[in-house]
Amino acid sequence: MTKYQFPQDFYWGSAASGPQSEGRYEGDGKGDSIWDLWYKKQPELFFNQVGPEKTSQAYIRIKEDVALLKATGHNSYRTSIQWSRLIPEGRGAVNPAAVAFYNELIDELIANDIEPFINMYHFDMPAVLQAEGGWTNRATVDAYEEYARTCFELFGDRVKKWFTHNEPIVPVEGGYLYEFHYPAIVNLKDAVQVAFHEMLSSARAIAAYREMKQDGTIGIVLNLTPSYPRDENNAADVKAAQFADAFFNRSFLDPSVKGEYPADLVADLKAIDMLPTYEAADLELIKNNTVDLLGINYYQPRRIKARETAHNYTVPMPEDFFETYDMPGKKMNPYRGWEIYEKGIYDCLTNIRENYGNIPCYISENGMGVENEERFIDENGQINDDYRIEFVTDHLKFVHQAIQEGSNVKGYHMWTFIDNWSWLNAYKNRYGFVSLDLANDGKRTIKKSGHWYKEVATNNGFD
Ligand code: BGP
Repeated sequence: MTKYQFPQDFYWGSAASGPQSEGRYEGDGKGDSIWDLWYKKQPELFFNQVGPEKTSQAYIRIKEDVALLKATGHNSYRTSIQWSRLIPEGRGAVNPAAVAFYNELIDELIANDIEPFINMYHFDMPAVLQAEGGWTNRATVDAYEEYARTCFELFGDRVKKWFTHNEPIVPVEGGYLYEFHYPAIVNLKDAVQVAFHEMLSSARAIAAYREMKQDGTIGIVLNLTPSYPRDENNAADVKAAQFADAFFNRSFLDPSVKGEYPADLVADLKAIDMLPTYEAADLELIKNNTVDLLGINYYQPRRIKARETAHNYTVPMPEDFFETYDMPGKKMNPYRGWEIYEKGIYDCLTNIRENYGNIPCYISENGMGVENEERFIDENGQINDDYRIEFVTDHLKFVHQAIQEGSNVKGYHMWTFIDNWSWLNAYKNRYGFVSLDLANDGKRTIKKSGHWYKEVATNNGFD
């Protein structure tokens, strides 16, 4: 027994996504996603002008990578199917090379006793559908349902843990509020519509999964950002933090788990005439198709205070309701710049236990990005990432505490397995248990943290 012992059958894994790890190859039949499209249009936006076509070559290195998962103690692995790989035109014909690739990956994982956790949408709208408006267009919801049904039909006999979306608030923020995802058009009305259509598509996929009598579980992955008021005794700060929580967390958490939108969010959006367009039956569908399992991505919290100055935006924005408060003395990741607040993970889990029926959940992402990580390479070529070991340990202690108090946590997935390509940041921040040498044909080397993780997973805990 270790001091921090985890429940039997706990999943020790890590997470990645198709667009960030697979790459593109001659004859692979993949269609463009919005990332391919954006890179072709504006490569200068991408760090060092590195686009999504090469990444860590997961498409051609299945056996090697699964052997590395094994070597680092994994009994689960989360990745995503790329919609634009499986159905290059967004709807219609299925790409046989994609079917072969995902079959091989899933089979190789299972043959090595590694449970595949498969997500279906990870920010990667097929370019053809984006040209028709992407998530602003209701027809995309129909196309997504077709895509989800295809996934279940092809892989549902072996994949037992499905997720409809990864962090659905991010395409809303990135694409329609703050311009860090394509199409980067600032418009709150579109943002709200996108959020609603993503949620509707999730419920439609869940309904299809059940109608197809699939034997497994289906959920959604949400990035929960606990929102802490600057001053708990200041009613305006508390209200501002509540709004941030409603907009960024409960907007997906409530309909996903409870089947209902939060009344305060609906009232706030209604007051500024920003409710989405929907059909009456949609709300019933969302009500009846809540998730079996919740994935929680946790990186950092939000520090919130009431807005003191008027805002300049021409359309109302979430920040009309709050400001981000730069809390003095907060602990920062010195190698990248995000706040590190380990207790936030416990607060997320406690919230799920107390307010969301203690639904089964797992940590689907949590990790630490590091710039110029090669500075920590030793003479044997290994990255000595003690900071990552400390980061994961500190978060796991809080996960452990939540479990002790009754939280229904089934596993932990670190972001990420092998250093991967990240959206506009490309390879600036390294996150993996395994390093990637881009100058050396993508050579992989297990970091110190990867060896450490194997011990933790083998002992199902640590001291
Ligand atoms: C999450 C995404 C991941 C990953 C991670 C790290 O929001 O689900 O895809 O990218 O964040 O963030 P970044 O890559 O921007 O450093």
